[in-house]
Amino acid sequence: MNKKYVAPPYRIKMVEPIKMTTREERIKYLAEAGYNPFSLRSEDVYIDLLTDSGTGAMSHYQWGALMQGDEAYAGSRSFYRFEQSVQEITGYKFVIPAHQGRGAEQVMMPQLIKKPGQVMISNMHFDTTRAHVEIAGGRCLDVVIKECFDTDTYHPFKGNFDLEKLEELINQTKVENIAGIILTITNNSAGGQPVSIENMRAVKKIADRYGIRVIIDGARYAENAFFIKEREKGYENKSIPEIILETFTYADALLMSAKKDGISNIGGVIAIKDDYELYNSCRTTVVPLEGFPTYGGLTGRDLEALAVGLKEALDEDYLRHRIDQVRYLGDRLRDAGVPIQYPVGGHAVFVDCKKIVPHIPYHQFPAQAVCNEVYLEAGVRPVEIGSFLLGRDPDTHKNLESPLELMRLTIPRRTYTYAHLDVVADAVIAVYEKRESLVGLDFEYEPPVLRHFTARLKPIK
Ligand code: P70
Repeated sequence: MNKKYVAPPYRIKMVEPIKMTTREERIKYLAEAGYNPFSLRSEDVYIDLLTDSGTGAMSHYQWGALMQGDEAYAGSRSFYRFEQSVQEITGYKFVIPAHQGRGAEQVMMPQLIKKPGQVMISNMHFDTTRAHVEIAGGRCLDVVIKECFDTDTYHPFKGNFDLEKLEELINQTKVENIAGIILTITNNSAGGQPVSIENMRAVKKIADRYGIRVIIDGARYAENAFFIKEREKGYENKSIPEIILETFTYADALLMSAKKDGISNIGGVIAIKDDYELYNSCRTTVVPLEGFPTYGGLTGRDLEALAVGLKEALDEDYLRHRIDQVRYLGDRLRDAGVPIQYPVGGHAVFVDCKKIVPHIPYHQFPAQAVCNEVYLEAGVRPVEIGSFLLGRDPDTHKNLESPLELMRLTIPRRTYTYAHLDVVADAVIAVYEKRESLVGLDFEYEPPVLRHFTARLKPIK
């Protein structure tokens, strides 16, 4: 018989109390937050599933390493430890730290986009990546496989590139108008869905044929490797570090938010396989934007925590438990009939809100309405990944319609127990049962870029 849980390969040494609130209190807090959970105080949240970014629990090895931070402005010992971890994991030669993923993006994108209108092609751009491509004058195109949008049907690698579309696109757009290919692993926006080795290998082959650079957006590359081991033929007996090393052979550079698979509270990585020119231009650009190239916006102690955390994320027992927590929450919801992206990905359960509240149109943000109700129900804070996050077309300024309207229940690493996940499941199921009473939302204030972080909304009565 299958066991219900995969027990965690760690025990708890320190606890952080979290506050329980009443429904009346939560109604008040949400209204004050402009019906946008980003504006809630975390004190008023019981279980925080906004993100797995920077919210994981560090190990005592990481806390111990913090004490050894070398805070030298230049040439810090901590940088060299960090550099060594990144080099060992990726096999890449050049390493530059950044304060987080978007810091790495703002440094590299202008080096890749050489003239306005150049195109970046990805399986799916994450929103900050998209923003930095656009700020640098580029445009984004996504060519993920169509199975990704069919949330009901099993596919082992829903993050894969549609290879035919990719080639078609390269042929339509002249090669000189293509700035690069971004391989997002796992594919966050589609549900933390993995990309197979076979698919990455094929993407690289196509890219090489046309002389196009491939950049890995690798915020969750270790989780991607676990899925490859679990699901891809020929990889069952390979170790996670081996799979990761092979992964990085299919790209030329890495951009990474190290707040995810770096299991640290802050940090980003730029790593470049061997292209000295690209490295040198990034190293020059990082100085005015992030800081001197050996600290890149981080303290020495951050670099120490990262040097350790990046390695801990490769531990197979840890990954098995982590991904099982996500699977557990997904199974509970599916068993109750709640539509989710299936199979679940590596870091979150994505609930298909288009199916839950079909009476709310995309420009009234159906998934945001569901997120808000889940907060009211149990103090659980999810996040919307849909039309609210997608924003407006940079040229026409029209609200874009996201192919999926998702509520993401993001599981921080090593932080919550299966019992917390039961509270989450009960809350989502309760909201699902009263789905017909939910209403859409309209803007009270809309910021011009990355609007979802600071917008204020109001329910449409
Ligand atoms: C998340 C966070 C960040 C991210 C990413 C990929 C594939 C780059 C970045 C940028 C962002 C977020 C979203 C909703 C709520 C809170 C935070 N993803 N590429 O949770 O990295 O954040 O370090 O600048 O997923 O998915 P960074």
